[in-house]
Amino acid sequence: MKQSICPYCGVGCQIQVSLESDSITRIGADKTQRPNHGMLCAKGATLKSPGMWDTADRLTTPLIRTSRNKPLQPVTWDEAADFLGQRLTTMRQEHGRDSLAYYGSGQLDTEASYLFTKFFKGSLGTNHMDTNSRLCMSSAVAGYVQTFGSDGPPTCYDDISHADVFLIIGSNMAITHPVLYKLIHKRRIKNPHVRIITVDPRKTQTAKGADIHVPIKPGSDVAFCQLIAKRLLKINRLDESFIRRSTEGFDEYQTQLRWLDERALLEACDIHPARIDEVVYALSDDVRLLSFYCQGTNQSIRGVDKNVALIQLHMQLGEIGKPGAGPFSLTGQPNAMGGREVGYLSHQLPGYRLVTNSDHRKAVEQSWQLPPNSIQPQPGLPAVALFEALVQKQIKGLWIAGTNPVVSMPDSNRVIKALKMAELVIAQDCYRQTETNAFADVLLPAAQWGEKTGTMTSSERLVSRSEKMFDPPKLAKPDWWIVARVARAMGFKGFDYETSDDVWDEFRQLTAGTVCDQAGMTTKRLKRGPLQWPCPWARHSGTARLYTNGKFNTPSHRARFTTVYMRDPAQKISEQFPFVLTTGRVANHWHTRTRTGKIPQLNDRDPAPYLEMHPLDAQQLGFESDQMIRIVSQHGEARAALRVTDTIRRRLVFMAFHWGQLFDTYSNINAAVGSEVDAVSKQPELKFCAVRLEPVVTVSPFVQIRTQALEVLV
Ligand SMILES: Nc1nc2c(c(=O)[nH]1)N[C@H]1C(S)=C(S)[C@@H](COP(=O)(O)OP(=O)(O)OC[C@H]3O[C@@H](n4cnc5c(=O)[nH]c(N)nc54)[C@H](O)[C@@H]3O)O[C@H]1N2
Ligand SMILES: Nc1nc2c(c(=O)[nH]1)N[C@H]1C(S)=C(S)[C@@H](COP(=O)(O)OP(=O)(O)OC[C@H]3O[C@@H](n4cnc5c(=O)[nH]c(N)nc54)[C@H](O)[C@@H]3O)O[C@H]1N2
Ligand code: SF4
Ligand SMILES: [Mo]
Repeated sequence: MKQSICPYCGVGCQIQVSLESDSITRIGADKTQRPNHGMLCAKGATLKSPGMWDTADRLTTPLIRTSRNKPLQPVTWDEAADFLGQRLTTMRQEHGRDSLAYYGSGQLDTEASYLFTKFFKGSLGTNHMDTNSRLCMSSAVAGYVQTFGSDGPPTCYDDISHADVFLIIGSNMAITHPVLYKLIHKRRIKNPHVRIITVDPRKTQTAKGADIHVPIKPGSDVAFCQLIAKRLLKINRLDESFIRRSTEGFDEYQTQLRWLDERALLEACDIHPARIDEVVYALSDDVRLLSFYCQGTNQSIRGVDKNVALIQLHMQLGEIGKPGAGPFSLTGQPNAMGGREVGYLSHQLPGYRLVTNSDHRKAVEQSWQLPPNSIQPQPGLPAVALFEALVQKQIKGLWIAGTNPVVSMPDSNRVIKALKMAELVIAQDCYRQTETNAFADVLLPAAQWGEKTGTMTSSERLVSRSEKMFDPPKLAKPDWWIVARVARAMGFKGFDYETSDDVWDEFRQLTAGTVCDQAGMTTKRLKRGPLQWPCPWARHSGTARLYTNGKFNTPSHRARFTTVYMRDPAQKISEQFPFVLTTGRVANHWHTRTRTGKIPQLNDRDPAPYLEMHPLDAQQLGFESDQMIRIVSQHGEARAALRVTDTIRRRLVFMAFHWGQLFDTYSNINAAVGSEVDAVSKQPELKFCAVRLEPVVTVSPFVQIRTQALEVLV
């Protein structure tokens, strides 16, 4: 039996794997082990499915095509590394270091993301390095930085067993972080005084299990948080001693709240006043408040403001830095936390350092033994702008690893165009058939979960080691090995690692003295069990909660109140586009289905995409359940069967983004979703797009455009 962690979501469940001659016979979990105490959701429980392992779709050898009209040919690793070494060196010499870029993923382990950061930001010297975390957690990162002075969720899962009120806002955690949600529910059932509040425009699984569901208008979370804060302030519900000791800017915050018009806020949220009364009542006593939030707050052009408004509510109530309290951003991917720690967003460096800070650059350059000024001082391009720079031919070569942007990026026709315009597209994945791989000049075969050793950090800052259980098929290699191999082929020093433990050792030491200090997490210790950072020295037992001493990471050590305003989403509802489209997830699929699409138990439960619509809207439009509907926006269109349900607000429709062009030419909803971004975090607004809905009968001009764009996929 081997101990491992689930490779899907950021809960980071511990699993036990029974093996017989290199294949998994049983997946289970130990009741005594946190965080999951024996529980696994459907995704974790089906990890042994042969669909994922014995598939002809595994990528098992490097493949190269020397020109776009030639087929990909299998090559050895030496040939692949030589080819890439030469191409990347020539492109860098001819077009400059900023002609190359990386687009990565919170699903690679810390070792791999760390080495990609070292290679791109250090050796190649470009900050054009961003990841799918830009679509996911960048508003949460900026929200923490703005209020607390640095990134890092202050809370831990143990807080669930101390909280009195759970505020779940913009998260459908009953299906997206199922095991954590079960823990919340267990606490609710055993403790009748506990309250669960869910704020979501849809009556989701999560909302169905809540005591109070507040179906706010999409995009109105800032107004909701301010309304609650204002009403609580009115009844003097604030923690004066915490505010005085540990915060700054409260007077301006208080003045703003007092000036804000209650009716205008209520109108902005478009909610029955009784719901607000219920929330205020639940929070009016001195209760421990634990808030969970995710993409309903982050994926918005007001994503940072939404985060800040919620965190400030906690600051007003002093609900932070003690058991059972705090704003807890749920991390989606298994190692998006580790990715942030190694600095894989375009403005970051390892150890929560920043490229704009000269001391930070110097510390990292010294550790990497690079000449001064090797790392550029300006942030590189964030995801959406990075793909646009490919269209504009400003960036010419892109290395993609562990992500499928043709399906998951907004305005996917533009992404397809970007990949077509690129001179060199490298894609590194475990599987052969993905929508993105169809555009690659070089395909690099990655070992998947179970086939390599690596480290990941879960939502609660818990660092776990995932052990190799069996060899990868044929020539597939761990991600860290691949980048090190190519870096060496280009002649760069500092990539001579023998094992992933060597990489981990270098990274953990580079975090010494930083907010996310992991210097005390030696491999020997991690082999014994996971640890929570900060963990600065070898006998340190790790840290469950941050800010327990009331000191924050701002220059004054005080948490900052700032003024934020409710503003409308980027796209406007009009006669031409009268509905709001919001997008998200279903229980049984993981993102672009490269794995879950191969697992019959999951596929059977969620076999095809659908569009959720309120019965009165369906009636008005003359639509019926199961009818195929075109969802048309100013960017493009997608199609899905209609599911009529009264769990959604009127004039709002919902569709999941799991089904890409390989499922059906028109099933990718991101062909319609726009790419407007938050001004601070640069996270795109994936939760609000103006659309019109039509029965599938007529042919729109978009159909032709998309058909052309997708020819290459068939
Ligand atoms: N089954 C499954 N689980 C997953 C994943 C998966 O693909 N499948 N992916 C993982 C990843 S990477 C992530 S990031 C997480 C995402 O986890 P979640 O954020 O929980 O999932 P989503 O479905 O994207 O969005 C959550 C909810 O936001 C609501 N929402 C939309 N607009 C607004 C708004 O303006 N305000 C509020 N308050 N709510 C709004 C939607 O109705 C939706 O129910 O899930 C992780 N877990
Ligand atoms: N409309 C809309 N779009 C969205 C969202 C939304 O809510 N609405 N959510 C966004 C969010 S939060 C996220 S996180 C993204 C996710 O979007 P993606 O990152 O594109 O989704 P995945 O399907 O998880 O892609 C992971 C890829 O990595 C491969 N892979 C798995 N393990 C490994 C490994 O160990 N090594 C390598 N090299 N490859 C591996 C998989 O086969 C797969 O091809 O989607 C975003 N897009
Ligand atoms: S809750 Fe997340 S980590 Fe746990 S089994 Fe399910 S997908 Fe895996
Ligand atoms: Mo995510």
